[in-house]
Amino acid sequence: MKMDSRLVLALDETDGEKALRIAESVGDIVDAIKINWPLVLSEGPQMITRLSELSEVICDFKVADIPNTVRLIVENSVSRGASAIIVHAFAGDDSLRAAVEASGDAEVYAVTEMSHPGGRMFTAPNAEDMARLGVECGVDGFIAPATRPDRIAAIREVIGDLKILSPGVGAQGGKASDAISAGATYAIVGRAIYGAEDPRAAARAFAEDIRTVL
Ligand code: NUP
Repeated sequence: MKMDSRLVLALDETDGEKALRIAESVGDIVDAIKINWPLVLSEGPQMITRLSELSEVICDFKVADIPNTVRLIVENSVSRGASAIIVHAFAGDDSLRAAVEASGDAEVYAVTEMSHPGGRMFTAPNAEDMARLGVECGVDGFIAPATRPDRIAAIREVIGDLKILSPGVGAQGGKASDAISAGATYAIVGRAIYGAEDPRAAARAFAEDIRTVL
């Protein structure tokens, strides 16, 4: 994925036409558009392909399953146009390796610590171990929380030069430039862009905030 603005839009808008309009309006500002179950369940997996014509697409399916099922999900997402897919590291080494093998030229990102308060319960205490496992299994990058920049820095210590995608900016209280300063490669922003009155102006403002620390 390209690394220009370092901004990724989390497009959890469930109205397909509106989602496409927003994607068109910010496509030249963001480095990628991340989609999740809300949009795919409401508008179908063909959204992966339609959006991939406007931007690189990250499928945030947080895959956590046995290796064969992981492989099937990753292959399907990539064949529809995904440039990257997000998987859960807690499923273990064989599942992570299955994702990496099935991804071909697409990237695999593994979740370490989740950004919401509940992420402190089980993901935070195991985040460094999950990051180490991801490195061993050959993933391209990790998900680490913009709500806790110190934890981004801790994951960065473990993973060297691999990438970090950081959600939790805006609606969850994190700041994009803080996440990037702490070691994130990209800041992910959802509601604070797609829910804004002027999504393009909002995306521009986040990109500007990030630029101050690049
Ligand atoms: O730990 C995570 N936190 C998180 O918010 C891992 C994620 N993948 N996400 C996703 O990022 C979440 O599912 C949503 O799609 C996006 C954040 O959206 P928002 O809080 O900026 O609206």
